[in-house]
Amino acid sequence: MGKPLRYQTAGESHGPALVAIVDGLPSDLAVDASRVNAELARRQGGYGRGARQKIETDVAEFLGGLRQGRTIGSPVALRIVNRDSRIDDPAKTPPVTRPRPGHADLAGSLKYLVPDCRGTLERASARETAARVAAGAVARSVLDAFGIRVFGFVRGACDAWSAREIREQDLDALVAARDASEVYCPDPETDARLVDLIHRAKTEKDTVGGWCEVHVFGCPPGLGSCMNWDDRLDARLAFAVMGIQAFKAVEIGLGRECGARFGSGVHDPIIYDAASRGASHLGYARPTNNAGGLEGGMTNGMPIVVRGTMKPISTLLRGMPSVEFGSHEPQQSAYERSDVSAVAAASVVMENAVAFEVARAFLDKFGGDSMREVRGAYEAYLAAAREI
Ligand code: EPS
Repeated sequence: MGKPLRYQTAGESHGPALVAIVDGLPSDLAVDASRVNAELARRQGGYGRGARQKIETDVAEFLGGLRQGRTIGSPVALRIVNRDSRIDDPAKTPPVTRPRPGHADLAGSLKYLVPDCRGTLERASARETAARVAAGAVARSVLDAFGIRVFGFVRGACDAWSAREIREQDLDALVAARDASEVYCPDPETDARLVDLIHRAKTEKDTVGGWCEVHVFGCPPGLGSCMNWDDRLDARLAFAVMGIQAFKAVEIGLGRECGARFGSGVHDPIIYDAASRGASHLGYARPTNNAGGLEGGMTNGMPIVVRGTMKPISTLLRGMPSVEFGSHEPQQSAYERSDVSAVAAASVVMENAVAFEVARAFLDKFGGDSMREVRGAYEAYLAAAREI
């Protein structure tokens, strides 16, 4: 029996490298390095990114766990080298003593008892998300093998909001539209408004956050569990998304809007459509998907829909009111090279973080030592579920 899928990252923003170890993948799973690297390249993009992305070209170097592009059951280890490595050079990493509101600076300095935010910010930096994207992209190979597709994009920011419906039958067009957008929003009108917004924030030496959304298509029912709180897939997804730097809220399906409606306007009616027994919902089609594919903490066969809210980047060129450590004198917060907006990149991080959790839940249900066992369990389950 396979172990639970898990991963760990290590590495600082300006250290020699970021690393990730993904453990619990079955053997004989194809892992396409070029696909992992494509996700890393997407994470580096998006309008509003800082100068660091021009220095780096993030590439995952596999150090263990693969033989000729396939897993052998051992932990998959990878490294992403930092070109801008200078953590041990005090001249190039001077102390940061005016904590930035919104950043980990103040809380970290108080926690570790150091009047220099450098140590905290080196690890708290969203640079770490490169390792997280790589781990998610590796685990996502499990989903690829079963035709489960994960699509992340930017829904909006401030007063720019895309109402574009995300449907499985449009997925290829959606991916193309998103990839043609400077801010990873598959709706050209909102894309243009978001670019304007980020440009305005830049001119005003300010920053902007936004909303990212991830849809997962083709998931069988029964992933996750209602039996224990920490096995609920919605809870796991919320944990994973909230764990991304700068995320302040997570919603599933209709999310916070559920509180504004009566039950009849929230719950998705159940119909049975024998002609669609081959679909992931096994014929139990739902005319709406307000539940976002999750009921009782388990997938119901409908697309999983998760939305995350990213706060604006906490490093403002114009600074924010803060104080100097030691003297406690009021000062504008420190400025470190940063992004005006990283919401496009955050949508890539969220996409791969969600993919990881879905892959984990998939292997919890169908896991085995080899892909052959996983496939056997998956097919046996679907055959039995279609009898319900
Ligand atoms: C990031 C790299 C960092 C920041 C950003 C994300 O590089 P540097 O600090 O060298 O410019 O651009 O990190 C933050 C937003 C932050 O608050 O730390 C990256 O690769 O994503």
